[in-house]
Amino acid sequence: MAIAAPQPMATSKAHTTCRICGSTDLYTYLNLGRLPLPNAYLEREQLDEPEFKEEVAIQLCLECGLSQLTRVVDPGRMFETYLYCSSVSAPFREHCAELASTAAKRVHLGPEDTVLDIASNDGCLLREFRRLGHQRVLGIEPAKNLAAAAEDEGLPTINAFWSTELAGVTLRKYKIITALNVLGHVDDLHDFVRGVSFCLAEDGVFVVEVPYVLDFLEQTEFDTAYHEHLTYFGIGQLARLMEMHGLEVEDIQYFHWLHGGTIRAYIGHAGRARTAVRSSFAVVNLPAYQKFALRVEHNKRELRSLLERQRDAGRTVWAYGASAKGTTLLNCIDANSSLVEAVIDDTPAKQGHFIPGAHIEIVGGIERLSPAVDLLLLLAWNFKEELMAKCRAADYHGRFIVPVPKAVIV
Ligand code: DWN
Repeated sequence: MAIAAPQPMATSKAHTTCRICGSTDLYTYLNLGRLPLPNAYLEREQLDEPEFKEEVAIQLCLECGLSQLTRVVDPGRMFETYLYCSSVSAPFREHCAELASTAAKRVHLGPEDTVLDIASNDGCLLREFRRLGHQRVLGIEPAKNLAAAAEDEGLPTINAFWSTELAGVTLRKYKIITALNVLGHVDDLHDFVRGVSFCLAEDGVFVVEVPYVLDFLEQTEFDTAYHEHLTYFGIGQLARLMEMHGLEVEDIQYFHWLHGGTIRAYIGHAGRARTAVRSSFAVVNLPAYQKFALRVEHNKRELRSLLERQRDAGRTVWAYGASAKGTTLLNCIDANSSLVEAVIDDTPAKQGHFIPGAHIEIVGGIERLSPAVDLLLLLAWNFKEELMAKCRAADYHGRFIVPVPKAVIV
């Protein structure tokens, strides 16, 4: 096997002004310590090498209420090769099919119209527009491996990060522009949205999906905090960002089951729609954030002691879903293979690798689930129904540990 080259260490910088309103009045309410990059899965030969770790802490803008990381890691180091494939998750594929149909109907998408998907991953959404008969699609994807996979499937993809500069190059007006789970990953939000505003057709729609910060706080979803997630949005902040670039939120949909709670915003050029969701000035309730941080510490301790009790009782625990949030969760409780023996994941690119920081092996997909396993820790708890159904179908008779909102055995 080729020896993997030592990973170049990432770089990071302090984030000291609010990403939307520019205020420097920021209050840090959660600090998870120094964590590895969530998708930087390791080859066996890299286990003894030093790993990049950086603070994952969240600060609140006391001016506009936006939650955002205190440090920004170089996006090139995180996204130029990316092992997360959106299409592995059947529920997300189905979600993309619904979005494509809803968006196409909303703008009466015609054969001459083009759809642009920003951060198109492996083409999961573009594929659904094609299935509906819409041929003119284009993806923007910074990960070389994912862009190549989509291109090989006949889904045109530009291997780049989105920017106002790239918007100028594409020189086209798009009837539909989509950005699913992207805005939270972007450092320069104003450059990103300015580019969208430039490229969106006058009667076009910009469809954004982001995890909902209220669910993050109320469901104590601390494991979804990691280096890729720079920003945690509420509806008012999203509306304010769009208004700053001549756009407005026309409608909002909410999907409680998706990624721990997701908001979808349908955005158009200002003044086009009869009604709009106006930005609202946040009423910052500091005690709520302080209580959230205390719950996080409690839940971390509870999960660690639950796993220790299983180990001490001689039970075998594996995990299912080598997710980015799983990297945060396992590292926050200092877990290693003595607590969680192995992880299964149906993503071929992740199999045979090791979880960053925790160094637990991703042994393969559901077919590798050993009958000796007594409990499965669902690191992709956001897909728990799907994962449990797959395990039952694979004749698994053990129980499950659902770690969020708090560790329970089901
Ligand atoms: O924002 C992001 C979200 C949308 O996706 C990215 N920053 C990174 C990523 O986060 P994640 O890795 O926590 O997302 P998921 O979709 O919760 O990860 C699920 C993991 O579980 C994937 O590795 C795929 C795996 N899986 C599986 O093996 N079999 C998932 C399902 C549903 C399955 O049947």
